Amino acid sequence: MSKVEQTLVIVKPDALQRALVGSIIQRFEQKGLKLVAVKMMSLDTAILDRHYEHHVGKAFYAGLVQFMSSAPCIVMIWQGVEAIATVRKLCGITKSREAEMGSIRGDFAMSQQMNLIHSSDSIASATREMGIFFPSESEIFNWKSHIEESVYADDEVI
Ligand code: FUP
Repeated sequence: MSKVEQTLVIVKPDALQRALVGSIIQRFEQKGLKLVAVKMMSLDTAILDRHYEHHVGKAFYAGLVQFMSSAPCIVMIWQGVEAIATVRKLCGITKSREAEMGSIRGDFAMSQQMNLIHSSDSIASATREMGIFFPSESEIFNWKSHIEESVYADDEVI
């Protein structure tokens, strides 16, 4: 049975520096996903320590924090049927130079650290991460998409 899910996406500082924000957002729109929240944020150590709690203290972590706080990020929530796995696939694997062509990292990036984008990897992560970046429900919009009936069959959106 198909499930409507929400997933957290962060467009990282390298995407802003390389003027790829529009191209990245366009891929989510073209796929048929629905944007339900978006904002620009500077990520400081406190929020990065929460977001990357499982990486704090690792050898690459100091460099990761420096990179992630080097310019603002665009933080979004995208919604759709099985959106979590679908968005992960759109992003490609972490090490960009080995990511599949056709994915965002595969098409636009070379680095493991500067890999343009983050997306939640499970329902538990999505719930946790959305709570970090969008603590207020008022920032998440439950709007009626007019294209949805052309994107999904009736029995797919349950
Ligand atoms: P992802 O699920 O693709 O966001 O990847 P991870 O949770 O494994 O890693 C989070 C971020 O840490 C990655 F986007 C890049 C960075 N990283 C490194 O810079 N070096 C590493 O060895 C592993 C991860």
